[in-house]
Amino acid sequence: MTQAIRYEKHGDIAVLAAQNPPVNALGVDVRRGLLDGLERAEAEGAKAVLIYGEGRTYFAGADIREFGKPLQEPGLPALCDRIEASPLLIVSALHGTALGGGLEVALASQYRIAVPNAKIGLPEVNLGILPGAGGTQRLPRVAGVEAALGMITTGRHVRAAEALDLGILDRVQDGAPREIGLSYAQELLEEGAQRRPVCDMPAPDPIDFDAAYDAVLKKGRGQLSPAVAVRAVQAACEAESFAAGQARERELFLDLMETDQRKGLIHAFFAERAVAKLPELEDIEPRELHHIGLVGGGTMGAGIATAMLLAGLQVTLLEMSAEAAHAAKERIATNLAGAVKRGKLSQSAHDDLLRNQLALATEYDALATVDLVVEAVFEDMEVKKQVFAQLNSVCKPGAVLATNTSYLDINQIAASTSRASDVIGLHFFSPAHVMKLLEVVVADKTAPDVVATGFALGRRLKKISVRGGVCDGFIGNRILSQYRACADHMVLDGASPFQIDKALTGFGFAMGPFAVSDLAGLDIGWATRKRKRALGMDPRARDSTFADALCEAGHFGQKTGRGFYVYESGQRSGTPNPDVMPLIEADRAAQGITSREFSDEEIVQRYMTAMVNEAAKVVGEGIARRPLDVDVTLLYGYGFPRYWGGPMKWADLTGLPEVLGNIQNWAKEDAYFWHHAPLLEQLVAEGRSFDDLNA
Ligand code: T1G
Repeated sequence: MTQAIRYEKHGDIAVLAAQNPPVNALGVDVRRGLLDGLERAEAEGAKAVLIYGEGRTYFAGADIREFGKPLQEPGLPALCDRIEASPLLIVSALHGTALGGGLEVALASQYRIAVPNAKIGLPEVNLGILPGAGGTQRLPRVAGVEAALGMITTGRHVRAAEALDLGILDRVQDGAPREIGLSYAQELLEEGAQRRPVCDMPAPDPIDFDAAYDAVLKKGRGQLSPAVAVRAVQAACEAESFAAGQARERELFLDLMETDQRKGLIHAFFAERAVAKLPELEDIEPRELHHIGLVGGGTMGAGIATAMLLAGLQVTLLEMSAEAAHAAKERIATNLAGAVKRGKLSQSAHDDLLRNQLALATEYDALATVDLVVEAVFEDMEVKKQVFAQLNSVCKPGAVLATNTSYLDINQIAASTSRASDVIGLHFFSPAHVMKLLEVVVADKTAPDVVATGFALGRRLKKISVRGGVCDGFIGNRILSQYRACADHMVLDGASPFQIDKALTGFGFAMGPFAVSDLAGLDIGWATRKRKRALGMDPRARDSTFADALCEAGHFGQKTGRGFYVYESGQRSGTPNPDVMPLIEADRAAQGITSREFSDEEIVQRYMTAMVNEAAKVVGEGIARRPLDVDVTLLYGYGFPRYWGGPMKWADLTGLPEVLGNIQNWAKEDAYFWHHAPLLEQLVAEGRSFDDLNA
């Protein structure tokens, strides 16, 4: 018997305890342990078997690290069938998160009991696959087709109380899983409970699966797994037998295992868990954080303050006047009211945070005792330096001085203080209390424990924190400026902004670059172009004026009801603005450009390749530690479609030689823009991938 499963006999009950931390993943040792334990229980004349998990959870699914590797017997489907076929009474006691293959083992058991805060789910679609050990066949029989489809096509985690209502659980009871499991199994034996294998339950009544398929596919914006899972559940209703339904499930499961989307989604799963693992921070203690200061209560400052309050931190917000401070408090109150509306916060907690956790100030002295302060004022270097000079003189020794700048040189800001080692960039994304991404920007002199404090704060705020280095735009905005410029170049050369947006939403983005600009406000891009022109652009760099012309006419996008699109009041999606194309044609004519046709495929290739090329420079220069840091940044901060895994994973799936080949080809028309990243050339020469650099 492997150590992954501990066997003990308790009267007539054999107990199989999973001990495979951290989440009792159903790796080969666990599967063999379960099979051995079951056979031993049967051989030793047990009447019932209790299966539960030691540690923080019941099985949280198959071991994802085994995917793509040769299957080691017993496979999970066979193991579930064996558990279900056992002549003994099989009881599962669930706690923590019984997910995927874990719930499938429980569904193969005869009876299921859980602790009140347990959660169950079949989240396989979020990994680009579907439940492959009978979940699509057994869950519809137990919970009905609609409920099963809802759980399987969304992967949502269901709380124990709802699972009981759905008939998935037989009992919910307080206590330790082993104890409640043993007493429940004993009770079932005493009352002579019968085996009731789910596979013997009648096939549920079918629904209009074609309609369900189309609706799920549309909602998935190109993600395959949720829609394919509908066909598996369809088999549960329409296949001539349970076994035939299982065979169909297996077929669809194996098809999805071969898809790039599966590789992209599993890469994303592990990448978002790897970004915070920095070897240099291993034994570094972060500084204590209880009281946070905020300088600036505009949209970003108020959003950051809201995130801090929701994480239970005390906040002192400094503004230049009492009016401005109260306006900031109003913004925070609105943000918190949104959390109450979404059921994330009670009204009393809302009131308590505003009354007791948030303090307003108009004098810097109020920040003398804070543990960390975030500056979120206007993006101007001189203004930032004045703020940091003030903070340098009032903040206590050891306070972390952070800036929320989204592109300015943090080394310069740090140099304006006498404590550069306490200065760090904490780049939040708007709305800061909603967006998961936090760029932790490490300046040349930032102390390791200050970096560790940045990551600790990120964990506390439930953010995904990515380490970045200092350059114009750090990781995300620097890469954005390139693929955004590529979009403008394609417009100058003949593509329409509307075709580009359609092509990229077809690729999986929620919105195309021009719709995103309208959402963010065209005045932001305008200010950036003006800033870059004022700094002096390289004469070889292409420039465009069609967006400036829109801004000069007062059209800033959604906030003015008109930008690249026209928005009816209150509408978030608009119709193409008829004024745009004439502005573009005028720009082309002024630059003597003859426009040409672009296919959607070419638009996607150029846009993605511009993204990957700049990202490879960002990794090559060490601004991002690993390619996965770029992937996670784009996934969580720039709406990159998750099923591609991120731009670097997309490039690996596409093939780096093809990506480099395209760049070298397009460099013939614009050598300045399509200057390829040395890292890309090196990897192609060595026959390696970006993933090789993630190890
Ligand atoms: N396999 C391998 N490792 C796993 C794992 C899994 N299923 N789940 C978690 N880990 C690792 C994770 O990488 C991390 O490692 C550590 O455990 C803690 O996780 C046939 C085929 C369970 C809700 O999709 O959603 O079953 O970073 O940091 O925030 O139908 O992990 O410490 O080295 O996320 O408390 C279906 C995936 C699999 C569940 C816990 N199951 N896991 O969240 O901790 S497919 C899932 C989660 C399947 C069958 C199919 C979460 C969690 P490290 P964590 P957490």
